[in-house]
Amino acid sequence: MVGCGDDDTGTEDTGTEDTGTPDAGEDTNVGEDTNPPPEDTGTMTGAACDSVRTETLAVGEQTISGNTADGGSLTLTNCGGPEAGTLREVIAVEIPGSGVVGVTFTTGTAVTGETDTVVQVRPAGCADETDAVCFDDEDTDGGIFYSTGGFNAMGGETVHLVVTTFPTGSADAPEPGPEAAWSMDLNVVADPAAPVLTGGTVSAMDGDALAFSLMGTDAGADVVNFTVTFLDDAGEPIEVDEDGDPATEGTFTEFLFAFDEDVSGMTEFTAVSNITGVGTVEDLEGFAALRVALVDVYDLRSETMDFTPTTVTTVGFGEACDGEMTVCPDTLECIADTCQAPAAVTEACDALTPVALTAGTPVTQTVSIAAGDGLFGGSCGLTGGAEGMIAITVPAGDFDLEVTTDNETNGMVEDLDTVLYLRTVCADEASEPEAEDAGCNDDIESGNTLSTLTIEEAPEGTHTVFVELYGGIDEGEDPQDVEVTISLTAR
Ligand SMILES: [Ca+2]
Ligand SMILES: [Ca+2]
Ligand SMILES: [Ca+2]
Ligand SMILES: [Ca+2]
Repeated sequence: MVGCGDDDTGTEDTGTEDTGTPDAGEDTNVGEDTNPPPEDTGTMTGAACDSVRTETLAVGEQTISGNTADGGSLTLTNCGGPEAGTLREVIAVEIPGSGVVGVTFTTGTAVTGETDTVVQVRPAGCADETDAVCFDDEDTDGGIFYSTGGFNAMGGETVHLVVTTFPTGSADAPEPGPEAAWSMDLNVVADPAAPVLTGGTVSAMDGDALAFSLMGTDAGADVVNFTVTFLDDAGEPIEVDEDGDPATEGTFTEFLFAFDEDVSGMTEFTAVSNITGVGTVEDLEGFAALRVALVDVYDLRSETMDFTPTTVTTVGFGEACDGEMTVCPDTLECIADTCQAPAAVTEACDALTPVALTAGTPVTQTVSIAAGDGLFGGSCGLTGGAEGMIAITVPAGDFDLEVTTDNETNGMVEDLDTVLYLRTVCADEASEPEAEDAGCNDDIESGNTLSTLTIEEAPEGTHTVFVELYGGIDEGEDPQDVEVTISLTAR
């Protein structure tokens, strides 16, 4: 299933100008308000709109092709990299039939190959960027640089597709993209069904992230995104500065987001999305509500629905929770209105008998680490495997605590790669001391994969030391003994 737009994440806006917060990895010169005339690079054959080719589309699948060498120069605003007299080919596609027609396209074809293409859809005419939409990379992060998208138009209309290769050079010294043969697969659908937004919830998590859960239907099973407009106390859309610089003009009101999991292929669905970074957009401070619409692959929109977000706070181990307004972190469960560790974790912690430490008398214990998954994890190394656990009691006083697997016995075991971590509360992962190499240590140094923790001014009380093998031991393999030495030194 093809996607709509050139990116699914982040704070991309879908305003009519396709400007605003750019996709990651793209250089879009959002600060530029004027359209500089394209430079004559000598390879141009003239303005691209002088050499427009017409293709009449039919309902169903088809392929059109061309070569950017046959195009000319044309300025694209904030679409596909630095503005320079890049080679553009413009295809006027005639939309068949009558009524609403949906078109999806991709340049991800054998002809285009690895070429980094950019496609701009211009509904208003070859030289008119009104309502133009830009499609650059199928998946920038995934390194897929061909262009995939969709749009809708009325049967009988002509829509201009600008096809180009991504310019090279830098923003200051742009070079035209290379001359390249391309082809584009298109699918044309008559009377595509628009999505219907039937309900949902929005939660504001810990004052920053927004968690959307949207219910909807789409007879075409091709919903891909949703739009969000933030509303102020009066219910009016909040205008967001395009580039965060109040000195330059340009605002937008609508953000386009993708869902965490693809719902295309489903005619009825509950789609979820977690949006972070909302708190970093100054204009959105104090927003009161959200206006949401579903968007399908043809950019058809559902009716909007307004949501007032429920404020949800994540609370820690031992704190009161209700599972709705106050929730526990993923590793804990809300049991009897308190965030608690799963029963197996509590049992494993309760089974330990603490060793009372005395300054100047190191304690060495051997733990056996089993194969398979474990119950606990540290903040460093790979700690998905089973763990050895030692409870210790630090007396009142001014002591440094050192825990190490670095000894001769362990050194004799070939490739022994340990990870050590410590918690002041056995069942609470948040109780791991945060100082570097105090709460968790994987390798002592490059070339020594054993581990040492050092906690200065160790707090009085019972703590738990966890010993793991980096990455664990595969199921069916023998357990591994590891020696651990714990010492307390008066400061
Ligand atoms: Ca591209
Ligand atoms: Ca649809
Ligand atoms: Ca583990
Ligand atoms: Ca290690």
